[in-house]
Amino acid sequence: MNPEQIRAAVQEELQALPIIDIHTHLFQPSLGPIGLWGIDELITYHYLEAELFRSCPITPTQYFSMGKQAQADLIWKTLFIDNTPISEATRGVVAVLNAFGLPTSGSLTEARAFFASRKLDQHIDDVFRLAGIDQAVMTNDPLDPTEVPAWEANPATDKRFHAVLRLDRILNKWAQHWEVLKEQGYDVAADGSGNSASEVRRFLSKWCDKMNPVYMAVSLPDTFAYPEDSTRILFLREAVLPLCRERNIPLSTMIGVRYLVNPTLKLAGDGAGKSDLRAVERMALDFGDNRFLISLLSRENQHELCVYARKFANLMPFGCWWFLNNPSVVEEMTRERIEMLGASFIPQHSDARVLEQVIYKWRNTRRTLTPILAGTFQTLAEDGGIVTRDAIRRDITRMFRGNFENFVLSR
Ligand code: HDL
Ligand code: ZN
Repeated sequence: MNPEQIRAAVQEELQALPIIDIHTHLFQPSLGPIGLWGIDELITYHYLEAELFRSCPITPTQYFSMGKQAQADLIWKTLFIDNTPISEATRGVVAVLNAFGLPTSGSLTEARAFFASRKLDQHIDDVFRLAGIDQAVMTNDPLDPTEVPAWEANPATDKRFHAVLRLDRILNKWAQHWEVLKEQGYDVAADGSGNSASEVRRFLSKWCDKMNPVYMAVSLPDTFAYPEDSTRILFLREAVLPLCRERNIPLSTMIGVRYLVNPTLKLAGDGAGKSDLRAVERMALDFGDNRFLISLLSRENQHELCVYARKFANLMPFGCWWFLNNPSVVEEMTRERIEMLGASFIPQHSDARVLEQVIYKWRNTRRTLTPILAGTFQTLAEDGGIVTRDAIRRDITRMFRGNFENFVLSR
């Protein structure tokens, strides 16, 4: 194949492949009305709230006292009318409106009428088709009072969604949550003493039975350390990792968050920090029978993560997380991953919090990765390698489906 044929093959195969979105904040409809979708949720996404305060004199306190539609009207006027939507998150809303043939400027009236007319279950099918995904992996919190009742009611499974058992409140906020477990009859203590670890395992095991999660997940601060004398490490060692081995599922560690650097911004208030990956090195070594999905929030940690993934096959780097999910950074991260890991990593997840975001987040991924993947195969051909469309399809399928199916689903 000549370079142009290679580029065309990569574009077509990437466009045709239904992708598995391995980390989102979307919810299957059977969990009730906790899933976010529609134009007002798209415009009030916390990424856009952060951008609003840079272009509008309103204070966060004033903004958060407003109703959802008024908030959306203010963000729309500020970031889409009075300014040009050139940031990644603002352009995403434009791409979603465009995908549905809706006006991408002027009044929101038509868009609001359109989304109000949609029936959610069919809308999900339409959105997934437009995004080119066939499955989305959720984030499910067994200590979130808005989600727990839905699980207690034994919701119907939905082949479009997979559950994930999220551990942040256990591993990062034990002081605020140990009494919730105690009230549920678990013999736990604030300092993790006594039967706390075995009782946390019993609690998580019950939720594994209820949710049937494809993996467990936790976001961790940039200061994450292992080993460490803390309830976080006690519960990781004595409850989470043994249970992951028993259930034969990975643990997803998303490391590098500086929580609420500006608390007044609420969900938009988190920052990013460089982590000491010796904690990852020691965990991969000490828990060789566990599998770890891993995504880091600092750009400065990405190259060394590739080196660690070469040392430990039980590490699966995935995605360009949160502040990294911008073309300029996605390009650098994907190139260095291919150079050091071949096709043995998962290039992207959407992290979508509002349903229709998967449309623009996966459009961006395909647009950014096509020239990178094409260049990879073109360079191989220049060096005498045999490049066929079957090989291109196989490697793209491995990156965007196979690695997840083999590392997570099929073990
Ligand atoms: O902890 C996480 O899963 C992060 O993805 C946060 O949800 C973050 O707020 C986010 O939405 N990133 O895209
Ligand atoms: Zn997330």
